[in-house]
Amino acid sequence: IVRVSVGQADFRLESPEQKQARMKQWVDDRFGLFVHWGIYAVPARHEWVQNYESIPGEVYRKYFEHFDPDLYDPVIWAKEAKAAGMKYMVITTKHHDGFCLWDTEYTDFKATNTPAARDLIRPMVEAFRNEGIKVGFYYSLIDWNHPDFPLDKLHPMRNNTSAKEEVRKIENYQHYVKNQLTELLTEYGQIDQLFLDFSYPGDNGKGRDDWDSENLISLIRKLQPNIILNDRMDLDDKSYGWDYKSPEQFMPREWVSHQGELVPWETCQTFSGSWGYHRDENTWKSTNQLLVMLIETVSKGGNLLLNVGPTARGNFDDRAVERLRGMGDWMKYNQWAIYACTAAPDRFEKPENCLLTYNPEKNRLYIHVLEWPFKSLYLKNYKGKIKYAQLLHDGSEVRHSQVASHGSHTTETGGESDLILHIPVVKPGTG
Ligand code: JFZ
Repeated sequence: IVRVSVGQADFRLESPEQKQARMKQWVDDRFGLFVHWGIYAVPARHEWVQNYESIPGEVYRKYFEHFDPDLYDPVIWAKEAKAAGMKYMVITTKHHDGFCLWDTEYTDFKATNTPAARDLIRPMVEAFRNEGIKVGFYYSLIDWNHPDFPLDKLHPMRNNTSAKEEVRKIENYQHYVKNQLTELLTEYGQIDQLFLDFSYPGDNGKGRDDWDSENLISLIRKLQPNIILNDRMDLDDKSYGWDYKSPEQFMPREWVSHQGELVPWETCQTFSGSWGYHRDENTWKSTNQLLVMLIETVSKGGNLLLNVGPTARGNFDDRAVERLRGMGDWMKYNQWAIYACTAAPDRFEKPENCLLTYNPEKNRLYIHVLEWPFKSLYLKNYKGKIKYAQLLHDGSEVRHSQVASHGSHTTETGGESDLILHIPVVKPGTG
């Protein structure tokens, strides 16, 4: 039993097995939708635009006044996500600019007061749940709008704000965060995941003492005992305070570990470079690149949270839709190589230009052939036997034989041998 003592309260007594059971569905789901949506979709040049361009609050206000998402229909979003094969979603309830998509009691800087004139979170939560997609919240710990939030000494907006740094009280901000999280975690039913973002202890705070991270975790666990929590509140040394690691925009070389143990992890990635809708960005990844990213993530035991930044009108732009549908076409035929899959055991040596995923419950190995080789696919030094091999996209048999490994002989008892899979000369299908 791992006794977790956080703040005043022992909020959870959970063995590694219990934790694994609590995380199992999320880990098996593997593929989720991240949504970055806020008034930064109006300037449409990155969700950090206010900071990057040192825009004073009074000037940034024009985006608040022009946020009128008349095409917003979360049922369409949820259907696109489902068709892409995504099993969960995470929405930015509040990003760094402090703007809130829900009807919070604790600030006027919320969707209700824009031309949208309503809580935009509630219908979203409902629409995704109706499609069987689990719902998670992203909540920014950083808040450039809150009068008690300590902006960095070199922060571009620091001299633009009316509030004086000396009168800022971090305790007030801590209360604000707790109040808002209490709203989010009590008024929208079961929330499956919480993504707090982010910490950088150092200049003027942004660490565990500033957020009151330990008490924050106790509160979160009390309100939503089954929630799956990320690791961005500067409690890295406290095992089991968080549930998974979230490296970002970054493909780890191997399964992510913490204190020598492999841990659940999720990489979040963009279609282009920005998280918020960015009209003029032209660095969009291809559907194929995104699929390889998904496969590679699962081949290293991780989850992929792939981001869409909806427009100011409230829809997904064509570039995003095209990629989501492309991924969905592939998932239709190949989803069994993603869901409930993980890294393949070491006994499988991956063939050249391939990625391996593995379903431990079915004892099935999936070989993702990224570059189609000529006729033979080699599983080198494979000592076991395989019962049956097939192409995934059409279920057709792949014949195979075992040959002695380079410089040794095959024996019945399983000496050094390679497995050859006899594949067609021309890559069949589209998968
Ligand atoms: C943060 C945000 O600043 C960004 O706008 C976006 O929401 C993204 C998902 O999260 O960016 C981060 C946060 C943490 C790291 C890197 C970028 N990190 O820990 O490396």
